[in-house]
Amino acid sequence: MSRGIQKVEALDAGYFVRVEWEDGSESCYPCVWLRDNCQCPLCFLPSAGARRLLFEDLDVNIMVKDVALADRKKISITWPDEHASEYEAEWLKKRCFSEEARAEIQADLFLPEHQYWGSDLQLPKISFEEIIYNDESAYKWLRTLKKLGIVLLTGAATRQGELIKLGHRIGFLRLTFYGPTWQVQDKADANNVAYTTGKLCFHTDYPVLQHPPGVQFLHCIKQTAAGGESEVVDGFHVSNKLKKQNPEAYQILSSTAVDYTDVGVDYCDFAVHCKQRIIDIDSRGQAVRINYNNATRDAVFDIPAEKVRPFYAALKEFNDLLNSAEHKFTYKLKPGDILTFDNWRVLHGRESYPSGSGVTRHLEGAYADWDVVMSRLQLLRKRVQDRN
Ligand code: OGA
Ligand code: NM2
Ligand code: ZN
Ligand code: ZN
Repeated sequence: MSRGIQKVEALDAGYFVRVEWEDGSESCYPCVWLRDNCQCPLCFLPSAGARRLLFEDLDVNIMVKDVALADRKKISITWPDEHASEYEAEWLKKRCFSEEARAEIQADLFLPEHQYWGSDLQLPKISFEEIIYNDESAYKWLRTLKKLGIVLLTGAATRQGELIKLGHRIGFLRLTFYGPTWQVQDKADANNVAYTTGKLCFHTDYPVLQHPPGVQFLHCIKQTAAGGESEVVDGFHVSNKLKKQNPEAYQILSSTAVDYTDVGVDYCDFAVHCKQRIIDIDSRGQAVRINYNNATRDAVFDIPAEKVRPFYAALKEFNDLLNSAEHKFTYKLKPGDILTFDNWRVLHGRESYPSGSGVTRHLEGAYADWDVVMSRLQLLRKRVQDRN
């Protein structure tokens, strides 16, 4: 990674600086970007890793006055107002504007690689104790969670509070109207269908929030003898299948804003409403977030009457694909298991179970935001790689 610089020169009347590397390759840097990213103490605050330079003070048409090779590891630039900047070779190399260099650093920052799965899923299992105390295991957990969307942690205590520990391990949990953690069990006057013994068809949690929780944890404390099995399915994989099989259905689900509603009392009282597209797509048409909970989908539906039946037909097709034997994976949680999964990608469900006297099944649940999980993942990766 420590490649030196062979030559540096101003190009295009001083609007670009061209760097020639020791291996003969080259990089071109726009002058406005170089001035904007001057690393001197007047322009940059190292303790914050942040820019001090005000945009007001940046001349967007700036050209270099002089550029020189300080040594093979550093270039220096003098600007028309005599301000002086220095840039280290490694720093420049990492920020090269070539398509390949940009793809490389973006992949490092966002770890966008996905591994799709169906009923053939080999559910990764890692010991809860290990991920709490061992950085390598914690890194493996989060890296797999990002890539595959699901990891089972095993051997947690069969009491409440383990998810609080998990929250401390990553940073902090996401508080919602259902509390910092929440108890999934059969409740009188349930304020959510999850708190009954009924079957839950495939859903993502909390599409009624504008920014639905990115990651979900379900800790099995008590499991019923009959029923209560968990089902999961890779929503991105199935979305791709739908796009191929029925592009029009995909178009409808990725463009129709669906109303969601959740009104009640739990951590505090709430009356939440939100519009979400069931398949959220990026600018290239690729699914980036599934927002689908049939229980909280509102009876209010803000589309013209003639578009309603085509919407239902599209959703039926998606729902059928989710439930196909080829795509869904079934697993019955055991006490001490913690299912961790990408709530933006993986849809989950559960089989119904008999209602009994007293609590026959008990899960504790919690959410985390992807920002927090990705932050911990990057820190663990750095620590693990620096050690090895
Ligand atoms: C939920 C949920 C699954 C289960 O609480 O949102 O999906 O197995 N629970 O009870
Ligand atoms: N619970 C499990 O979207 C939802 O209502 C998901 C949330 C009640 C916290 C269920
Ligand atoms: Zn400066
Ligand atoms: Zn759920």
